[in-house]
Amino acid sequence: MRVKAFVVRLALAAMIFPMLGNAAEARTPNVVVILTDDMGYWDTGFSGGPVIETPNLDKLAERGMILTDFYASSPWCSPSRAALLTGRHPYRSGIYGPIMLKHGPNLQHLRAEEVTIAQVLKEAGYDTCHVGKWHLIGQKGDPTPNDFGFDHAFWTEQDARFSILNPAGFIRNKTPLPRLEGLSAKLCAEEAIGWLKERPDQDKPFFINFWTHEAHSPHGTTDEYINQYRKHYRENECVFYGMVSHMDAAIGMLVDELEAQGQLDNTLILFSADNGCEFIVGDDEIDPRNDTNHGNTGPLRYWKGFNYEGGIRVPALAFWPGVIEPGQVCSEPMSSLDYMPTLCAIAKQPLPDRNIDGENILSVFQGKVFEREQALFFWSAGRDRHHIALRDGDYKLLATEGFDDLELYDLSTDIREKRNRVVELPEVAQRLVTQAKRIRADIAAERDRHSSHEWNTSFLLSPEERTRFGKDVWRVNMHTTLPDTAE
Ligand SMILES: [Ca+2]
Repeated sequence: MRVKAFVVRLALAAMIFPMLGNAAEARTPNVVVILTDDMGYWDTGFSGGPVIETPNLDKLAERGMILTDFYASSPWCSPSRAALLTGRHPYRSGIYGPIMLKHGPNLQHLRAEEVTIAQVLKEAGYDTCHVGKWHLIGQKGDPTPNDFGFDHAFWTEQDARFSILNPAGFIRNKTPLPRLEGLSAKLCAEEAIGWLKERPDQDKPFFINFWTHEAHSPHGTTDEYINQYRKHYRENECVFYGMVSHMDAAIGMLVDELEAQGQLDNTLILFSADNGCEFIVGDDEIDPRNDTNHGNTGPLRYWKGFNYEGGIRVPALAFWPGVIEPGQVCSEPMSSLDYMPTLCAIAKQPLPDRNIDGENILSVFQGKVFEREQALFFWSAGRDRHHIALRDGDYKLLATEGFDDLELYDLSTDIREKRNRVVELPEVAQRLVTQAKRIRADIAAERDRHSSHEWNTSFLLSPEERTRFGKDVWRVNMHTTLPDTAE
C-alpha cells in the first residue's frame, strides 16, 4: 500500500513540477556519496531514531527523499563497499567477508580488473576524491583508491587507529600520515573541502566519496558532543551518540561549503551505511567484546552480520535539488548495488562490460514509476545459517546454502521478521526460492573463479553466543517498547 501511495504522490509531483526533470537533463550534477560504518536503522533522526541528534542529515532528508527500504549489499564491511563501488554482487569480485588486516595478509581485495563508479565518472569528465575508510585491500601491493579512478584519496586501510578521536592510520594518496589531531569525520570533511577549493578547473563536475569511520569502533568524540547526551544517558552511550552527532556535523560542514560555493543546488547526495550496527550491550553485558556499541536497529531484527533486516537495511536518503521533490518518503526496495547503474545513466556513460547486479533507480528520483527487473538478492556467510536472502516486493525469503531451512516474512505487516509464513504461503515461498536459486547459480559461476580466496570466519557466532539471542537481547536493543521476539 505504501508503494502505491508513493507512486501516486510521484505522479502528482510530475504534474506539478514538470520542469524539474528538464533542469536535471541540462546540467551534469556533482555527486557526493556518503557511507557510514556500522550504523543501525534508528541511528539517525530522519529514519525514526529516538535518541541520536543528526540535524544536518535530517535537513537533507527534508529537502530530499528518505529511502525507507534501502539495503546495504552485504551485512559486512568489505563486501558491501565493493558492491557499492562496482554495482556487482561482492561474491562476483571475490570479496566474501570483512578483510581482517590484523590477522595478517588477506587474499581478498578489490582487484584491478574491477571498474568503479569513480572510474566511470572520471571518464565522464568529473574530478574525483575519496575521503575516509577504504577497507578493500588485503596486503601491500594491492590496488589503492588512486588505482580505481580517484584523483585524490585521504584514506585508511581498515579503521581509524586507535580512536575516532585523534586517529592514526590515514594515508594521503600514497603517503602514510602521522597521527592526526581531531575527529575522523571532520578531518575527512576538511580534506574534501580543501580539495574542492584547490581544483584547477572549478567548472568541472566533481565526485566526492565520503566513507566515514563512524560509527565503527574504536569509538571516540569530544566533550562538546558527549555533553549533548550526558543528562540522560550513561557515559559509553554518550560517547557513541556524540560520535554520530559529530559525524553529522562533519557532513554539515561539507554541505555548507557546497552551498557557499554555489554548488549545492546542482549536487546529488546519496547517504547510506555499509551494514547495520554492531551488537548492543546492556547492563547484563551480552557481548563484552563490544561494550561501547550502542547503535539501534529500531524495529528491525538482529544486527551487523545477519541477513535479517537489522544487518542489511540501513538509514538512507537521496538529495538532489531540482530533481527530487522535497519531503518525499520512498518505500521502494533499493540497494547500494543500484548506485553504479544510476550514476552511469546520470553521467551518460555505458555500464561497465560485465555482470552488473544493480538497477538504474534514476526514475525514482525523477518522480516516475520504477519497476525492478530482479528482486534484491543477498548472499553472505553471516552470524547464523541463513546466508541467503531475497527481497521481492513485500516478501523476504531467508535460506540456508542448501535451501533446506527456509523462512518467509511479509515485511508490510511484519517488519521484525517474527512470523515465518513458509507453511502458510507455500506458493510464494517456492516462487522466491526459484528466483534465489537462479540468481545464486549465476553469481556462483563467477565466484568460483576466486575459489582460492578465503576469509576469516571469526565473525561467525559460536554456539554459546547463539544461545544469548533471547528476549533480553531485544530489551537492551530497544530505547522504546516494542513487542518481544516470537522465538
Ligand atoms: Ca561496517
